[in-house]
Amino acid sequence: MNLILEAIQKSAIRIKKAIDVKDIGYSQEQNSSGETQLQLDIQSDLIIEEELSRVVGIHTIASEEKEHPMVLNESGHYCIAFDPLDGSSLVDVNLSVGSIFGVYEGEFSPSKMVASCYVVYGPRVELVFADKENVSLYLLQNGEFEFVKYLSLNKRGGIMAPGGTQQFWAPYHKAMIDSFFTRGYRLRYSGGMVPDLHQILLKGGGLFSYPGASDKPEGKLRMLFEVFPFAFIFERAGGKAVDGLKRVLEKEPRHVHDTSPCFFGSTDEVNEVVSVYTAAQ
Ligand code: FDP
Repeated sequence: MNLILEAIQKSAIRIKKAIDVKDIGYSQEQNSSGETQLQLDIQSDLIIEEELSRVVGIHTIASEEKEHPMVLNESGHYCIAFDPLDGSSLVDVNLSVGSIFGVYEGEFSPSKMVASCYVVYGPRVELVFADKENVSLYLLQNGEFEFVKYLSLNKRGGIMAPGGTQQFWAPYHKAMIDSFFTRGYRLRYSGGMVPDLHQILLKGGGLFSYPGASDKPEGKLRMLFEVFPFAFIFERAGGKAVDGLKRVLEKEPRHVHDTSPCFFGSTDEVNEVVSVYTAAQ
């Protein structure tokens, strides 16, 4: 596992350099979800593929930028799913973006998840790594990631990050979000999943939501590349991650690019989501 963390750290340092120097422009290619890719997406994908290919213990990798998983080493043990540059549409406006990784033993099933990690490329580069024991924060300083502290969530927070287009929200979802704001929650939504969830995690709690809505019944965020890794981290930090009714880590994607509605946060807020969604069934 140490070799995997080191490979992720090396990738992050190279991606940060690419973000700093890259000419920002849209490439002609589209990813498998039909979005226009930034060249930085492609470059970040290649960097991570190259670094992970050097770790002999890795059997298969799956990237959000590729249609199918890729076998690296038949005798390897780990499977890694990653989103090389999440929120890449924010690069040109100079907001924070990130890379997300989920580590599995044997197959891409949440029951086989053993670690998870994300990197935030902001004014500083930070990395959060969770294994079965801890959620650890690292800071990139002088070319190396240094351990800062362990992270944990409070039972209740004060931040609300409501994703999706309000016009398409279910009435009970809108009423629930409104009710949080009425009780003093503060809006914090940049449109980048990594920095938005990082803020909730570091400031002790709150709620990030990307619901199923009439325009996107299964939400937007991909289970393997975005939802499972953050669910693993939030649960290890003492919080919760659900699809409205049940733990997202109890869901099995049928296809590597399947999406799911998702809610991440501290216990009280997520419990409230589940009672509102259960009552609405
Ligand atoms: P992006 O499309 O910029 O890559 O991964 C998808 C994502 O960003 C998340 O980072 C972000 O939370 C979400 O989409 C934002 O979606 P909306 O624009 O629908 O709010």
